[in-house]
Amino acid sequence: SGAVTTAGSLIFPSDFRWGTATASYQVEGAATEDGRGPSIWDVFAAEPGRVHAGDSGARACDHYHRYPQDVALMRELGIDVYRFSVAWPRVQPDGRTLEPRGLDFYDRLVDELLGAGIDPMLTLYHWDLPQALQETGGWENRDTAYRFADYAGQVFARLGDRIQDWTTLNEPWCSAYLGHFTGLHAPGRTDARGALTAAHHLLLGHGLAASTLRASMSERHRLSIVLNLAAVRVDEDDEAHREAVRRVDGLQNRFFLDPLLRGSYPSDVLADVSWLGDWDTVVQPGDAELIAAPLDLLGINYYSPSRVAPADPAVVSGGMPGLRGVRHLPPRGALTGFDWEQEPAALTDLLVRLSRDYPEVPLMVTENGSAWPDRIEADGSVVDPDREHYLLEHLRAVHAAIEAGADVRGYLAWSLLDNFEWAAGYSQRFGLVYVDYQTQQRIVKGSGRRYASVIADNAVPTAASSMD
Ligand code: GBH
Repeated sequence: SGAVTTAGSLIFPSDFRWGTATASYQVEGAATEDGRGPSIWDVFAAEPGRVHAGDSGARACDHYHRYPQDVALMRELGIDVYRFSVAWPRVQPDGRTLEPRGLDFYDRLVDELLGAGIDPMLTLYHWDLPQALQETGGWENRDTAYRFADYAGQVFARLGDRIQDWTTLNEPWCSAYLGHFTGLHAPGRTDARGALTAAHHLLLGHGLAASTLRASMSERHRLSIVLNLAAVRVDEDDEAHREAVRRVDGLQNRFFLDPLLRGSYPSDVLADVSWLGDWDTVVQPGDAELIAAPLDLLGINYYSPSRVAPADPAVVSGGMPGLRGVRHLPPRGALTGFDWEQEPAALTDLLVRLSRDYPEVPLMVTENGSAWPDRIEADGSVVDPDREHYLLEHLRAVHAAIEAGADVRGYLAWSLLDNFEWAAGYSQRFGLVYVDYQTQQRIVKGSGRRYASVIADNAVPTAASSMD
């Protein structure tokens, strides 16, 4: 595996890649500059009651203007990879027509990264759909998948010469289920069947974009998708609990993994959700082949486990469209922001299981991190031992997964900067770097310095040898 444990130290494989991640709407700001059109998040954030304190990404971290400083910070941390996303409404303000000034920004950003010795990893869609496409049905409309492939081709034509790593979608589960079922995210829809339809169209958009990109890609390019998978935990191992796990794992994990990596939707999940209507009217002939296009890498975003127990199978459960017979249990132990539970072992189990069940695709942890109520000390520093502890514990969990045989190629911390945390606005801080939103000052937190030393060592101290 290349992972080694020596006295006091967990050493990662020599080609292991370290990095950080952000997303366009969460950091860029400059929402009306250089021809950018409105996205569904601009519209959603403007609706009363949708986002904490009425916050929006209109200014965010002003990364659009401050990217040279942010790249310099990354260089200081010593990172190998920066995962960022492109704002579709900068590139195609109306979802169709090219705005070259939008691509000019990413061109400058990529050159700045390459100049600093950092590999750019580009995500084409991290939730900011052009509002014009929402007005024709958004992801519930099959045509949006074709629009996405067209947009993907235009971004590749401009940046394909300098970027190796291309990710189509970030967390289609969130776009589909939070955006169309719970309504907690833009566009704020609450329609179970619409949510499953959106999930298929997102996957179809991935497949169509994959076929467009592959036509121009060479050997050195890598194509990926990023999923937020459930690390499901139960307290007992009887049949009822195994059934609850099957349902959650089915609707959150296999519903995305199987069409991507095995060529078809899982039949047990289709049976679970058949009460929402006929799936064959959503999936067209040829879709399955497109969606199953070969992947070079699967990105996994992991924060917290999903604790469940069985419930009356007639009772509809919240959170996911068509889910029944499952109860969500309260989180345990010391909780991070959002009251998320810390369970690093669940990350080990998830990575090992993926490499066992889907052995052909290499993995990367493309997001992992924690929110805490950080503040600036009197001496101007930001001290965040809880985030440092979370970081080290999860890196140990990744190391354990590699030792157990999982093919994990890298780890990207969420996030480089404190930023616009979707429905929570600016109330949750995930950064390795603190952002003072009044002055836009950046301060590297204790966790950021700790991450820099992990990267320099290509190793994490064992829990026993460390005071954290
Ligand atoms: C990531 O998604 C995002 O990619 C990133 O943009 C974001 O900043 C980061 O997380 C931190 O939040 O109560 O139904 O919401 C995380 C995906 C999905 C994790 C929902 C927590 C809780 C269940 N999230 N989940 S719900």
